[in-house]
Amino acid sequence: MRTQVAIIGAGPSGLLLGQLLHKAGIDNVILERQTGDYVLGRIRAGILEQGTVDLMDEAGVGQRLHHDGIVHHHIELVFRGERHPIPIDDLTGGKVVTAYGQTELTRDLMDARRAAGLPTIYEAADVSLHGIDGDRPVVRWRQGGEARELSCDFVAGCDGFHGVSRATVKDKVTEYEKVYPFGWLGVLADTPPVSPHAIVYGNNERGFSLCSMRSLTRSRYYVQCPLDDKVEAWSDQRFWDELRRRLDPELAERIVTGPSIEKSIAPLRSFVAEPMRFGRLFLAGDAAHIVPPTGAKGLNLAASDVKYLSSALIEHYRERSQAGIEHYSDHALHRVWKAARFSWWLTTLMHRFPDTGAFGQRLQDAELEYLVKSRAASTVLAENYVGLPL
Ligand code: RFL
Ligand code: PHB
Repeated sequence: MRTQVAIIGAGPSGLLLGQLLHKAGIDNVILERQTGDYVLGRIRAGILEQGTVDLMDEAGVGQRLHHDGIVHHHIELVFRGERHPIPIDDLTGGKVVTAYGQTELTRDLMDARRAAGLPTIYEAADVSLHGIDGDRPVVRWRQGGEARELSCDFVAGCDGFHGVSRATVKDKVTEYEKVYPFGWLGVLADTPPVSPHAIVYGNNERGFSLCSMRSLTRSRYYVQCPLDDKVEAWSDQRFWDELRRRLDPELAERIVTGPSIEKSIAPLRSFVAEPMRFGRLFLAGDAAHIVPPTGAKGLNLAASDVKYLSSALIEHYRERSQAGIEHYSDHALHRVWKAARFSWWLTTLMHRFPDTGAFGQRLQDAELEYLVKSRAASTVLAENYVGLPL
């Protein structure tokens, strides 16, 4: 089998790249380790920057997103029992974010890919990459016990943090990492969100909390928890009680509880791999970087990588130019590090760390106060939250 671009991974990065390349007339094949249903079962991101929405439009898959996505004009910070709205639209000259689940975005891309008859090979086992330093890379895998092979011009490693792409070049990668001393316990429930018009980020002496949503009838909440906590130790009742304790009295009163339909614990990590290109292999999305979810940047960074990468490949095929390909890594990393900085900063500001101490706590309190009182400080938060320009 032969194609122009072999894409490893059918998460948001791989699917979006496949769609944008297809629109430009560039052949691609996606190889995915899991089944499509498994990929759709992972509950992850929920907040899209305008740039990500625009890219979904460019890929021709923005219809349902515009219909069902819920536009947010502000976020709220809760600390010392009080809510503080941050009008992100007002502070950024009209920019907003859209609540639309990663599951839905993935489903839209999968549906479009299927409708266009584009090849996706699910349950591809033992994927391995060969010849990425030459001009004829080859991807090998096993399908139901049989060995398969795909030759291509380029390989796009869109296979997430635990994928094979970065592992293939591990001797050539410089990794920068910070692991945080806590995790997030997330609950999805078919209850109306407590704050349908704003994502709420809470800092409380018991720890961080977050109120988000997937629709007007489906809410998504998180609380900071110890890294070694087990999901089984958290009954629904315990979760709702804990969340209430971390909010202001009005939100706590208003929260509508119900049975959880998903509950999971995720560790928090900042990670950047440099560079993001190795010969004819490109890394994109979580394969190259991870940010703690506090700033809602992971999926959006995956989308901006894909924008840079698709433009570089389109330029290569249309104009026989190497320029975009040569600059891909530098362009992408510039934006990645800014989002890494923002996500680290917001995580540090909003969580309780085991080693903060009394002095550190006073500093955190002072910074929160300054942030909501100073228009300049709020603007810095807002312009990063809505997404820095590409
Ligand atoms: P994915 O989604 O991990 O997809 C990679 C795909 O590659 C497959 N794969 C392989 N396929 C073939 N061979 C192999 N050897 C393979 N190894 C892996 C995997 O099965 C998978 O299907 O990476 P991608 O596409 O780069 O997308 C990244 C996003 O998923 C991620 O950044 C976000 O979910 C992060 N994130 C958030 N991002 C936001 O922008 N806004 C948010 O509000 C937000 N909230 C979150 C989040 C992530 C969270 N968790 C659980 C990490 C909230 C949470 C709790
Ligand atoms: C979510 O809706 O899952 C979500 C929202 C905002 C974040 C992280 C996750 O910062």
